[in-house]
Amino acid sequence: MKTITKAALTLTAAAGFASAGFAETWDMPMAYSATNFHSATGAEFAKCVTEGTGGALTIKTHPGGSLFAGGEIKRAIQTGQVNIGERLLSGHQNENALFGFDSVPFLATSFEDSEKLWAAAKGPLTKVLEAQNLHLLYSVPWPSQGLYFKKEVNSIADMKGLKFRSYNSATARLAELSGMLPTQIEAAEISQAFATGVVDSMISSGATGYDRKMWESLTHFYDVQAWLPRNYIMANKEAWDALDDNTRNVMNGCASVAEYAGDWRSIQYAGFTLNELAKHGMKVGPAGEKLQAELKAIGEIMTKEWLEKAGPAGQAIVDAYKAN
Ligand code: PCA
Repeated sequence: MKTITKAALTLTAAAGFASAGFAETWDMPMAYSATNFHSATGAEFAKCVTEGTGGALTIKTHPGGSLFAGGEIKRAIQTGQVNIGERLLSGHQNENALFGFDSVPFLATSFEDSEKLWAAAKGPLTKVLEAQNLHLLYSVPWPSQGLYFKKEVNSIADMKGLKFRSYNSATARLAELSGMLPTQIEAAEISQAFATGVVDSMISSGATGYDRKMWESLTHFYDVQAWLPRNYIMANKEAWDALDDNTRNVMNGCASVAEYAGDWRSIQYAGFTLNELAKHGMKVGPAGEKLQAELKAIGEIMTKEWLEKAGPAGQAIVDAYKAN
């Protein structure tokens, strides 16, 4: 299959991009709702590649976890079930602690700092992914993470015993350290999980709260700015290597544009969605001093634990980030 693909693309390139007959389509699973800015950015990337290659390579996005659920996407790309897809890599930090560099509490809490941290992590992360048969194309941050509840919360003590929706091991650890009970649930499933009382609190962005209409189940959003986790668009490395240079150049160009546009969309969506949560009746604002200070203390424990797991490679990312 791969050999046929390579031959087809070589022939197509030789005959000129616009020639029909040897075109191929790559399905691109994405985990978040079609209206979300990550999905919008992915759709533009797909269009850019499809048009840029004159249809020799068509990329077809499948948002909302419709082709593969979030947790399955990375494996699907690695094993070649699909050739490309998007995943929140911190969801796999138990596989390699480096995947959790973007979920270390209070290390990088603004869009600007998230960019700097990404600049420090991109090289090492690209290598880790390559060893897993994955080629990194681009990455876009979520807006900063805040806490959602259905009551006023002023301290960690107020969180004790709550059923907490987590999305990676950092969020599960945060729950444990604050006396809550974590359950990992994909974003696509959370409206139902909250409506049926499986969980009653979570950490996420205003973006996901808006996408999933959290005001239907919850009342408070505390903008604690814990971290900005990132989504990553990755290709199966063998499929990537089998593309001809022209196609790869087009994809690299489209990926750079997507990363740039995605950053701006994220910033814009952050403001828009926090306003929307408030418009729908949620109390949106910063955490009180006591809660924020207690979260910082938990953050220090989590930072120490992450550095222990990530070892010198993790420390090198933090050092490179802090040096800039
Ligand atoms: N939304 C995703 C990950 C981080 C975010 O803001 C989620 O809640 O699953």
